Amino acid sequence: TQGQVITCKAAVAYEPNKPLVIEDVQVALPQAGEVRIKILSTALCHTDHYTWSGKDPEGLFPCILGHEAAGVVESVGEGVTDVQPGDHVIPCYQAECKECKFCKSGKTNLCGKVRSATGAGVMMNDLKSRFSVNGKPIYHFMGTSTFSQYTVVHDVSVAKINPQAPLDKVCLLGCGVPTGLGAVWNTAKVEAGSIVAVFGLGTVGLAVAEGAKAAGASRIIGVDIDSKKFDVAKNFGVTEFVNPKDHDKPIQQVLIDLTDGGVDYSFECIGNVSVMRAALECCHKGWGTSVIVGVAASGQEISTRPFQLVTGRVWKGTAFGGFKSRTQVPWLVEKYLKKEIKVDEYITHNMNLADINEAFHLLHEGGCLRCVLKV
Ligand code: NAD
Ligand code: AHE
Ligand code: ZN
Repeated sequence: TQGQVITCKAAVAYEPNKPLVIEDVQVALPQAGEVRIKILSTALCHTDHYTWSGKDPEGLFPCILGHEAAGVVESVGEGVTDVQPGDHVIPCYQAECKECKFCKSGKTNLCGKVRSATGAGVMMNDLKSRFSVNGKPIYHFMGTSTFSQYTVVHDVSVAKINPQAPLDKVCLLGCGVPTGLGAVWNTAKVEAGSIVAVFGLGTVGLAVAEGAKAAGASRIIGVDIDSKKFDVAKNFGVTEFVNPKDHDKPIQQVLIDLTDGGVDYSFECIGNVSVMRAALECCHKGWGTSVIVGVAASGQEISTRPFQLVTGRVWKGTAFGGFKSRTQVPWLVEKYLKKEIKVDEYITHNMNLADINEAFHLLHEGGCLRCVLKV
């Protein structure tokens, strides 16, 4: 199905830290292996803010940010067979081609097919952008660019979902909620009875708590510098709350003392390298495993005494919770429809695309988990 160049509204980030500008953007036709999607709902994730702030070494400007969204296929390029116009879809920044050595390995959800292009803000076919404003190209972001009424993505980055699912809710299954659940289920593989610590109680950290509760964890200790987070965190399974500001001792020692030697699993869901260290060091000697979920700024590095690893602690990381995107996002949507996982509970605000700058500010207010924009 071939159509026309579409002119629509999109939020363009022209420079780091400068307000996004709602512009008329031209969205080119999808080429071979590409899909043009009408985005209906998009949420904001902390990672959008991170790239906008200029701290992402892959950040390119001007660009169209956004990666947690849902929409309907408008048209497809040559050779696209897995989706057709009218299909309800979730764009996936973590692609799944099912053919590359990553996809075939069974050991990872990372996919190598289009990663170089998505990191460079362009499409794989011709290494060019499908977005422009008055003839000037605007970069893509994470292969998704969902802060736009229409976007073009690679076909390996599109999950087709049950059309009965409400798009203004399941858009969250494009990033934060699967990341937290999968960090527990796929990356750490938390067993029943485990003691778990979650650092950072935003959407990602709360989804870790939800996943840990479902896995049968006996204690789920939430750590956040914002004490207001505890009330809401209880609803996601957090059983105890620790605010580092209430203690003189290093937070890792506080947790070791609380747990007779340390936790079985910890998760860093902030993007702060000193907290990453604390999260590793609060793990139990001999077996404690710490998973890095947060994204740290360019130039930041992690450190600890190697003795921490020599004595049996394990340091891991996760991208999109280890979920194979095109295969498992539709499965997560079904789990939501069967009320087996929460999604609505993470949505604290609803706004319009035109209010996106206000929504960005809200991200830094304690009361905001996810803000969903009507696009
Ligand atoms: P968020 O901003 O909503 O949540 C972060 C929480 O951390 C807040 O509650 C904040 O109060 C708390 N916090 C900040 N500093 C702290 C400290 N020193 N000690 C304890 N708590 C502290 O963010 P989010 O959207 O939930 O994302 C969390 C992180 O995960 C971000 O870094 C984001 O970029 C990253 N992320 C990674 C993946 C992945 O695939 N690995 C996916 C999604 C998000
Ligand atoms: N460009 C960033 C990378 C940031 C990063 O690690 N992104 C996560 C997803 S965060 C979603 O909110 C991820 O999936 N990483 C794997 C990948 O291939 O990008 C930087 O810091 O360089
Ligand atoms: Zn995200």
